[in-house]
Amino acid sequence: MNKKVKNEKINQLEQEAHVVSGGQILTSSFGVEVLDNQNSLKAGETGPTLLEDFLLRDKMIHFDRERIPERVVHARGLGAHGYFEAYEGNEKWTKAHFLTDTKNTTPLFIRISTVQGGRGSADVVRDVRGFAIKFYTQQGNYDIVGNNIPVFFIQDAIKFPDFVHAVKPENGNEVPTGQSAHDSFWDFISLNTETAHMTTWVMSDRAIPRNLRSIQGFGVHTFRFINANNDAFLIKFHWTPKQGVAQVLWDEALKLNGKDPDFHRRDFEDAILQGNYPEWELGAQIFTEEEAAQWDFDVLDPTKLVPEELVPVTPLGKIVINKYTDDFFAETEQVAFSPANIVPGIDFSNDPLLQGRLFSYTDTHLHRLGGANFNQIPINKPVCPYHTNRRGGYANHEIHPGKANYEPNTLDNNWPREAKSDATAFKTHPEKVQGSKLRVRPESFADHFSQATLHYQSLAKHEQQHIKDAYAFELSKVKSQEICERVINAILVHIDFDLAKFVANELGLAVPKKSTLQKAAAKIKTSKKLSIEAFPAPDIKQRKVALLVHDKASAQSVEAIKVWAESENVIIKVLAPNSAPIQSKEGKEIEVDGRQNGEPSITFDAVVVIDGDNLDAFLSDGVAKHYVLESYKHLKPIVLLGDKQVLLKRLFLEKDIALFTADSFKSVQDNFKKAIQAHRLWEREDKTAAIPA
Ligand code: HDE
Repeated sequence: MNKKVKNEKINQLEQEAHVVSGGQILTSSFGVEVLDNQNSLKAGETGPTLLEDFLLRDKMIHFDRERIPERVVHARGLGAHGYFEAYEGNEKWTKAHFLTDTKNTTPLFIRISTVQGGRGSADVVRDVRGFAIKFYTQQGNYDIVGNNIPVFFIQDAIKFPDFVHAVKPENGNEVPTGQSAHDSFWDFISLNTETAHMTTWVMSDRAIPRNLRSIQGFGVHTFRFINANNDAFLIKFHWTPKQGVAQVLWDEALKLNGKDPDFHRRDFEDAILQGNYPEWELGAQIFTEEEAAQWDFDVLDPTKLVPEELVPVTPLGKIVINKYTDDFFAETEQVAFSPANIVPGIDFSNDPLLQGRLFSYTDTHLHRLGGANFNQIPINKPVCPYHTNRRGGYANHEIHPGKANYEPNTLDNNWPREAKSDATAFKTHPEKVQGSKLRVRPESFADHFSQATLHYQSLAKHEQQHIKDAYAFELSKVKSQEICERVINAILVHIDFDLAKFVANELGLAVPKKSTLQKAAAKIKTSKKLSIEAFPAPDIKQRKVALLVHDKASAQSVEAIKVWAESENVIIKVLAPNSAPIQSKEGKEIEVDGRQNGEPSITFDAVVVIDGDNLDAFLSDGVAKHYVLESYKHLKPIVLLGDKQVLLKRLFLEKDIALFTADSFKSVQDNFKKAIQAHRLWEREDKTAAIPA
């Protein structure tokens, strides 16, 4: 058979195979079937490549343009699909169809992101998490483009480019990636006292979440609800995770970013694939302008939150996230959120940060997505019918029959025409506005510290200590002593004296004098819901437990734990010195899921050291010993079974309510569950300070 005939034969067989398996033949961008995708067209076997090779050019031209500009901020993120289900009774507040229709669900797309790092940066950096949701409602797309922190750094949009330049890697050397621990960020903070409140949140455990299923979300700005009677209410959006809120330790975060930079994205996808769908409840604090006028802060100031002691959160509905993306670029990279995407029943407020955002997002999309037709990209396209007279532009995909592309017209009987009433169409709330044109900051935005203090004072002891440690860590990376001194003297001391003193001592700088600043008389001294402790986990679904084994481990114990894990929806991984199956003490083989070295303790929530006839093997294995010590240091639940109970003494551990020694797993499983549910044993933190990281 000559070469050509042979190739044709193979190809025919391959084509048939594709048809049989229901697969698809590779084509060019224009649909021509490709016969050879391995070799370009040459003049002779070793000759030069021919310009004529339209298949090579077609492939390269697209490849050369595969990247689009990454987002200036929030470049790294994950995306997933889900739906929203409204609760009964929301029509009292709003006429928004998706919030009042309790018979149907509304499809949605969520994107959760970090802010500072580029698209290829690590997941568990200390940073704000973006929490953006696009609801594909029957009245058009509605986006809530929020964060996992209820306030923001600055009060006016005009300062945003300066803030972002300061927090991003520094101008000269593009260092550091995914971190705020550098001179330009802290320079900006020290010179802008309005950042004080938000910075306490970014230095808190909120900025190093355990996973992205366990973060709260906030709309940050004050928005408006309008009901069918045109009554208007001011509102603040809240997203409360059904999974509870949880954090990692800073030491874990630092290690995770090296050992598993995709830790959060992997966890989110795994949870969906395993049917443990992430859920959040959407709620809103709803209040009137008259109520807001009584408070000692301005609800238009995005550096302020409304304590839930003043206005509790009214639940409005829930979201369920049940499908990860199929095509990261087409969905997560091209999704275009905007706070300006709004539907009837919801309206903006005059928050000057929000007002600037209403311009910025569309402007960004025009740049990133190549023109005015980005609404036609499938992930951005409304699911409700839409009819405009917009025509042409780059990458227009729509074909509009008919003569008239203007309104009013008679040629197409004046279709599409204006809506008849505001029952379904958008109508701006007729707020009275009056005043001189001024570039000023209102006096009501002047108090920059009261709520920073409120936040700090509302936290548990360990949360406060983590904030102290975070400021000390970050500022220790700042080269300019002058900047550090300004942060301590112009910011920290006005938030909390102990905090300022701690940081000054850690940096070897002078302890400042106590603040003499007159803050708003604090009617509310602490606010319960500002602490992570107010959002415990309801169960231990999707938590990961490592079982450490060596040859001669007890297969019976491994089996018993697996049965328990199945009933609790917990993920178990049997980890051995290498990936080969091990021989159990009962003479059976135990399947191994991974190497202890390759699946470090930082990627697990708890560890069980399995009993067996192999104590010496454990004690001569540095990786295994480090595994237990590191889990202990990171305050995680640990079970030492059978002969491994002696590790308590041999590894100098101290017994506590998350460290169990037992002959059988069954005797400790209920308390082990409670310890996993609590995530960490914070009381252990003081004792572990001396253990090296
Ligand atoms: Fe954004 N922001 N932002 N932001 N923001 C962007 O839009 C901007 C702000 C937030 O997953 C950009 O498409 C200005 C507050 C999220 O795609 C950009 C100001 C909050 C995301 C932009 C703010 C946010 C962005 C970058 C101050 C919380 C990611 C690329 C006036 C309430 C959305 C893009 C996604 C993204 C501008 C402040 C949240 C440049 C001008 C406050 C979650 O347009």
